[in-house]
Amino acid sequence: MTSDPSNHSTRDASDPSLLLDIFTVIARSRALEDAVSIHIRDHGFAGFWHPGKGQEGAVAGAVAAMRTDDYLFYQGRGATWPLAKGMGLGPIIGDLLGKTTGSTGGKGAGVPHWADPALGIMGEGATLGSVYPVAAGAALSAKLRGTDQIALADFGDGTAARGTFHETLLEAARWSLPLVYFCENNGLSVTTPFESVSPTKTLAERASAYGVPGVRVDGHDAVEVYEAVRDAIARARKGEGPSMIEAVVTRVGGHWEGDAQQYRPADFLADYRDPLEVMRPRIDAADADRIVAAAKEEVRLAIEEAEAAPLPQPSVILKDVFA
Ligand SMILES: Cc1ncc(C[n+]2csc(CCOP(=O)(O)OP(=O)(O)O)c2C)c(N)n1
Repeated sequence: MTSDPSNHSTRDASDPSLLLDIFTVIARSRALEDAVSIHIRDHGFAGFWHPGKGQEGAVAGAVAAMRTDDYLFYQGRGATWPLAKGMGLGPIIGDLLGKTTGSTGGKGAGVPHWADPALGIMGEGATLGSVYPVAAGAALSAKLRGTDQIALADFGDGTAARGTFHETLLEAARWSLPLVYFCENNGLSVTTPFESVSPTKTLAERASAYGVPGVRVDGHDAVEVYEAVRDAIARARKGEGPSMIEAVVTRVGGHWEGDAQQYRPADFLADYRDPLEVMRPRIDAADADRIVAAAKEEVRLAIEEAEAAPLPQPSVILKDVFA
């Protein structure tokens, strides 16, 4: 399969079009984060929303290094993954509100399970840790079919403790699968601090046990993440096997919207750098203001449209179910 030029996945890190694209994704995602928070406060929510504020830059940077035909297996904190990979705000918000306009036609109410195989958005398993073997299966499929697609498995630091993490990395390394392990290390698994359960200081260093390169990057800086993921993907496409990237991020909000967060120290934002503000000086100031304003308006309209859209009929339950 040839490279998708609309993705520009190998651009130089100083390419103005790359910087503009990344800033736009973060601005749209931030606008969505803020609007969803307000929507839940005012109207409630059928399920849990896991806010992704603070983590948008890491995700935007990672996806900027992917092609549309690359397989994405995301973990559902915030909505930057589907947004960055090309899903419209209509289907994203439609899924959040359980409306027929959602990518799952109204079956994913509350908890997001956005999916669109044409965009390489392969959905999310709510059983954390299922991501590794499933993503490795997609990577194996690409290898067997002789395409140069890759699969990216996104997970949190808590999910790095699952047994499937190790089993899959072992086989993926042995078989040189085109797989990228991407960890958003926000330092918390619900309420449990990473340092209280990890025998290693970083997650990235665990990759060496499998002969796999592991790098730790500042996930507040989308460009730093972009470069690391671009290099990992280039390696994977060349047949050199998996890599692991640990992007250190900040979970600005609670584990879920409404979490009182009494377990957090008062200074938990001490090392935080807002990914939107990290990117802003890299693009034209007038462009930045225009993009942020447009994103807010676009999200406002998309929420209005999703609210007006119909709920699914009961018959939808058996649609897309295979015996
Ligand atoms: C196998 C499994 N165990 C527990 C849960 C419940 N659960 C949902 S989110 C979460 C925390 C995950 O932490 P992490 O992987 O660090 O991601 P984060 O929430 O910080 O983004 C847990 C334990 C689950 N969904 N699946």
